[in-house]
Amino acid sequence: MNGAQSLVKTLLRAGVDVCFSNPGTSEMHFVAALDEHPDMKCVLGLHETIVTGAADGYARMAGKPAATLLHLGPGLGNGLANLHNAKRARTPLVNIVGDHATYHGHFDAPLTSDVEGIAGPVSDWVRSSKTSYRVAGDAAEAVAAARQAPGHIATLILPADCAWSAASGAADAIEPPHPLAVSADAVSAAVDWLRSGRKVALLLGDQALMSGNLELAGKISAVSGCELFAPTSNRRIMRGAGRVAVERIAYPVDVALERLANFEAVLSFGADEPVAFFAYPDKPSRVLPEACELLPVAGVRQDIAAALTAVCEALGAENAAPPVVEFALPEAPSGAITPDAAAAVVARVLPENAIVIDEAITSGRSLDRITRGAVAHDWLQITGGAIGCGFPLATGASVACPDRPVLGLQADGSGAYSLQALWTQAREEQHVVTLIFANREYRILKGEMRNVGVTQVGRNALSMLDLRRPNIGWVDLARGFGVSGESVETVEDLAAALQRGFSEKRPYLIEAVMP
Ligand SMILES: Cc1ncc(C[n+]2csc(CCOP(=O)(O)OP(=O)(O)O)c2C)c(N)n1
Repeated sequence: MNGAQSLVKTLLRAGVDVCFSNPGTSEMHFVAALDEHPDMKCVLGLHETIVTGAADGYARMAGKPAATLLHLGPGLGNGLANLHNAKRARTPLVNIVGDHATYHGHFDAPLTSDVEGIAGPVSDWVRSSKTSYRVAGDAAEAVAAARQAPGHIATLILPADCAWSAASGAADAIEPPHPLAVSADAVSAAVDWLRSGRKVALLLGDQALMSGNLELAGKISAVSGCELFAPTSNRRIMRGAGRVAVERIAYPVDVALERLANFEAVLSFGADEPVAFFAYPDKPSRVLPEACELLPVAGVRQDIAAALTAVCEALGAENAAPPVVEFALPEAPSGAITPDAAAAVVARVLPENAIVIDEAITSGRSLDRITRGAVAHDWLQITGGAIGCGFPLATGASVACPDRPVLGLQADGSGAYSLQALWTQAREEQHVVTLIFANREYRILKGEMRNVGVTQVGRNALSMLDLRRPNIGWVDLARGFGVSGESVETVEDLAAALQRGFSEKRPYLIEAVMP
């Protein structure tokens, strides 16, 4: 057995059985080793941003890490933006990055690069295997590091000679440590606040947004009257009819400030203090009122379910009925495709148990409110603000859940970063429908120019914010990658197109041309 073979067997033993990849020469022994294992599903992405974004989407739905296969520093570098998003999502992920053979590095061949240096900022754990005999043990540690709560990015660098030289065998899986225990003091302080009759919010992130935990939060809210919030950007929210609703803190600072203005305490479970996405002249970075107390009942490394259970029991709320959302759809809209009208269409056509990928940017501002009473579904968001994650997340989520329909709500500017994922969707015959919000501009940035106080927008600025001249031919591009689709200009046609897309059970792209 060589190092690469010991690596693949170790990954499989540890439950990692999907590898999103874009290989090169230094990874050929790893590719050969993967080839010996049909139980390892290998999925090619045509750019590394697809590979890392798909691994993120996969893990968010599968609840366990995938591996990526990346080619030295430049391959890893191409995947950085979506690794950043994955790190912000606290997604478990194992990067395997090939490198030159250990003795080849000092010759300074063209692809020589500082792989560890590139990996560091987007990884929680980085190691370069020193010999072929150490690869299996390093891989087992990498998977355990990735799986440690709440989820981490582990990057294992595999020099080519460590892949091709002899190894002694696979390593056993290492159990990651349990999440940290919750403090009894924090629980009783939370209960005191909830009984105080003052205005209290629960801020729910991470595992607190999964259905069982949401119900516990709902029970606490039913008994105490506290309100339920989630951060602006989240790894995964289970929502829709039958679920306990949480309100996401709005992206615009002024809206967030106003909504949170009267709260006296925020009790957080799996979420950090909410802050403004950006700083703006004359606006605060913090969105909680100054006098509001922030009490972290469970941090992301702690046992969030145990914290919610403890608070629920201490309040005597175990048997309370959580406030669940009733199935309720908005009226059918008509006419032009505005964000509100599109959201109403999405709510009405969403299939049961769908996975929604939200990179709709400004076109998605009303989705949260308007789709609230749709059938039960999962909602995955862009977590790190690095645009270009939508198509890859959809692709990875579909690998994790091939029987569930996936709906990508995709702003056009962001979509243009990573649309090659359509090709992977076609090749994998995925049930993914993508709705492109074609407003043909970087609309958010026009607003942000005003927000930072720039009042004059001239030719140069406009040329950087406008996507016309020429218009992007989305349907033609999709066809080129093997995905059929259509372009629509009214919400009536959009509704029909989405229904067609969902009935096809293969990838489909709809360009919604917006006024
Ligand atoms: C990797 C990365 N590059 C650039 C940006 C800056 N940026 C933020 S939003 C945006 C454009 C968004 O336009 P679009 O996706 O069309 O959405 P719209 O604002 O029109 O709704 C850009 C370029 C970013 N957030 N991430």
